[in-house]
Amino acid sequence: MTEDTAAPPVAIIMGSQSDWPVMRNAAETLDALGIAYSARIVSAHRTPKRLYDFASGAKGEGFKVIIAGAGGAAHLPGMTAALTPLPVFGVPVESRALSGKDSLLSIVQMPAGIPVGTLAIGRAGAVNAALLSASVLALGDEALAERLDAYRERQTASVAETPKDDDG
Ligand code: RP5
Repeated sequence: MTEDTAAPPVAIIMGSQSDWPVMRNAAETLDALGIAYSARIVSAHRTPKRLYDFASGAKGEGFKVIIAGAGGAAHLPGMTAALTPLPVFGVPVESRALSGKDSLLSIVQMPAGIPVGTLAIGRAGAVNAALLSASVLALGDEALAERLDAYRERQTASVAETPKDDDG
């Protein structure tokens, strides 16, 4: 049996450098949970060969989950899902022209047969894509399941029972 040291479990891909301010929220959430990842720019439009090579080889490289963020006519998550059997979570990035509604609709409306698990527009989607990836990985990793439980307990504990004035 060969040892699988080729890739971290999560790939975070995005269509452009301009997506990183949103997608780094996924990276930071994975960091908080102690999950390794590789973050890459892979554009469906500008680097189609890079997309093909990445997506068709992702499982063989050792990735378990792919988080794909893109904005505008956001083909990246769907094209990636078409080329790999791995779970793909899509994050719609806010676009300048349509505030990300275009990104959302182009990611979420996959025809039956090739699923993309689509999250919310922007930061919330990026954070939740990381948490959903953690949930999937935790099915086979008890230590990660405990870290995820602890993350959620800390979140619960951080919510005050009553609101405070900002100036108080
Ligand atoms: C998409 O086009 C990218 O995912 C990005 O959200 C959007 C704009 O890209 P840039 O023109 O800023 O590189 O492919």
